[in-house]
Amino acid sequence: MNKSFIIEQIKRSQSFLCVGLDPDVQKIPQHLLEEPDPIFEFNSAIIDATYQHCVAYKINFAFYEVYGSEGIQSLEKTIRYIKINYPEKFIIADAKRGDIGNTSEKYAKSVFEKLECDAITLSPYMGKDSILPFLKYKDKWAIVLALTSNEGSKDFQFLLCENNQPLYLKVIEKSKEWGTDQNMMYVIGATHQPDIFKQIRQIIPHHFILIPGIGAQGGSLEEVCNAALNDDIGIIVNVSRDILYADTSEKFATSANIQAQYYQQKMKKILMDRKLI
Ligand code: OMP
Repeated sequence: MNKSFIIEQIKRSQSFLCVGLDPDVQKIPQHLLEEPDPIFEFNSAIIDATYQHCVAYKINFAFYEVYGSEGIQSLEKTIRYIKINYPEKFIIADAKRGDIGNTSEKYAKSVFEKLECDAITLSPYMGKDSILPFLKYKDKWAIVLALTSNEGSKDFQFLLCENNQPLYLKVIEKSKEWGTDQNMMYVIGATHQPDIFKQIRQIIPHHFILIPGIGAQGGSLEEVCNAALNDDIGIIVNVSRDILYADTSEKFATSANIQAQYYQQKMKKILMDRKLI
């Protein structure tokens, strides 16, 4: 999926929402456990309930791998379901990969060719040869972790390099040379100060930023968006738990719909205030 198509979809749906598909059998409505594939039943209902209000789905592999081969089947079925019913949606494999070159090649082949996802999250710690294999695919995306939303982001990502530049900025400055704003995005967590987004925008004015940390992790949508938006919109904001588990009764899909619409309406206002739609 190319950049102009993503922008077009955001403008059409007046939303830059990504729904995170992080299903947990302990949290999904208990009546679904009677189904042969509870995870897929849950995901497909959530997708049908939210597609009008979002542009992307992010599939976090941990929530599937934890159920072994059955979980992998649910993951594959979920991707196929989106591709068949909502082919315009951007599908992010949240697998946080990155390894020596020949191993990364296998990861890239698996996620782009076998699973047919549009994008994958990557850890940059192993450097250039761990990321390049993902950049060889036309219209596919490497989404590099730059500044994560979790508490542990302070352990390494703020360490100062030469010229007092924090490591997360160094990661962005260096890695942006490996690809372009047509095949790389960056993850920046919404739990950080909005000023950080402004600082990052000076280094990557045109790249898309994937922003997790809204909802359950407490980030402020308005503040972060105002600092991170660019002239091409340039942001995709992920929300997982706050939509998936808005309600755990049999009416879960209706509640997910209302919650996704709540975020979409906020995003629409932000886009209109900035005259981007
Ligand atoms: P919620 O907090 O439930 O909205 O979920 C956030 C989702 O984004 C989870 O799938 C996380 O694994 C993911 N995530 C972060 O929360 N923080 C990050 O810094 C990076 C990610 C990610 O790469 O998606």
